[in-house]
This record gives sequence, C-alpha cells and structure tokens, in this order.
Amino acid sequence: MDSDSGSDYGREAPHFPRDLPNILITGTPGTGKTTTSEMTAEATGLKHINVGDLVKAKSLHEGLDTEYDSYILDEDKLIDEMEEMMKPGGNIVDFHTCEIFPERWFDLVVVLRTDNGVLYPRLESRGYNTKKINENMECEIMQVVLEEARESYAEQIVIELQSNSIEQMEENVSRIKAWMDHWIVNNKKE
Ligand code: DAT
Repeated sequence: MDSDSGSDYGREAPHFPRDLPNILITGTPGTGKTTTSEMTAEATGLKHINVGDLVKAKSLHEGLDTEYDSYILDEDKLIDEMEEMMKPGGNIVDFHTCEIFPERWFDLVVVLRTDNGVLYPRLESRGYNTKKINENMECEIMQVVLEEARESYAEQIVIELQSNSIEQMEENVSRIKAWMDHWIVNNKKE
C-alpha cells in the first residue's frame, strides 16, 4: 500500500505537530466502530468523524454501487475534505477501510475484531443483503482490515481489540482514553 505516494510525507516522515492525537478506529462493518467512536469521543472530548456519513453529506463519491448497496468513494475528494480537520489533531476517525488515508494523519490505529457467530446476526439485523453479509463475513474471517492496517501504518501504532460484548467495548474505550492521556503527557510542548 502506498497512500502517501506523490506527497511530501513518506513513511519515515515525522508527524506534523499537534496538541491532541488523531485516532483511527477501523474494522469490518458491524464490529462496533461507530458505537466505540461515539463512546470514546464522549470519554475523551475528541471529535468523532464518521467518514461514511461525511461521504454521503458532502457527496464525496461517484455514485451508488447497487450490487453492494454502498457508495463508490471519491478518495481524492475525501482526503482533500479531511486534510484541514486532521491538521490540529483531536479527531477520532471511524471508517471500515484504512489504507486510503495518509499515514501521517494518525497516532493510533485501532482495529476492532468480532467473532463470526457474533458478527453474523449484527449484519443480518442491519438488513444487509446476503451478498453483502457474506462479503463482510469473509473480510472479517480473512482479517482483511487488520492486514491493511499493518501494511499501511507503523507496527507500534496498530492495535487489535476484541469487540464482542458491551464489557469489551467499555474496556476498549478505557484503554483508548488511557492511551490518549499518556500521549498528551508525552507530547506536551515545552
Ligand atoms: P460499525 O460502525 O463497525 O459498523 P456499529 O457501532 O454500528 O458497528 O455496531 C453495529 C451494531 O452492533 C450496533 O447495534 C451495536 C452493536 N455492537 C457493536 N459492537 C458491540 C459490542 N462490542 N458489544 C455489543 N454490541 C455491539
């Protein structure tokens, strides 16, 4: 993956200075990204950016893929739209794919994981068609998003968290908050 090609920022480039971190919460649909992001935003005061909603609201797409009932992203438009929001830090970005974003944007990448027997009914209750359910199940089983995250970001910033139960979700929110508090202390400007 090569999300930074053509930009001045490569894999080794230092992050631009920011007072608060940017966190990416990613994973297969249904693993709990939006719920976890909302709870984390509430616990930390960071801003939740639901990328799917942003894409729809600002028409950052090239139309609807009727087969999968999802929008075809216009990646360039999306990155341009988000760039200024990401600069000062303080964002929780919630999206089901992670390789499209510049590496320099994020200080932590959380990949949520859910067991098959738990994920299937979550997707069913969303009213997804069989094709979409099967595609997402396969994505989770093959840990596509986790592999993407590991290929796209430095190893030490990618964490995998289980998201099967409310207890795990609450624990995940606490862990992310503790990580953020630590980040702020470590990144204080003199
Ligand atoms: P995503 O944003 O990854 O698509 P979501 O936050 O919308 O997922 O969650 C999908 C549904 O599953 C929603 O009804 C909340 C529920 N859910 C998600 N994570 C959960 C967890 N860890 N424990 C219990 N329910 C969860």
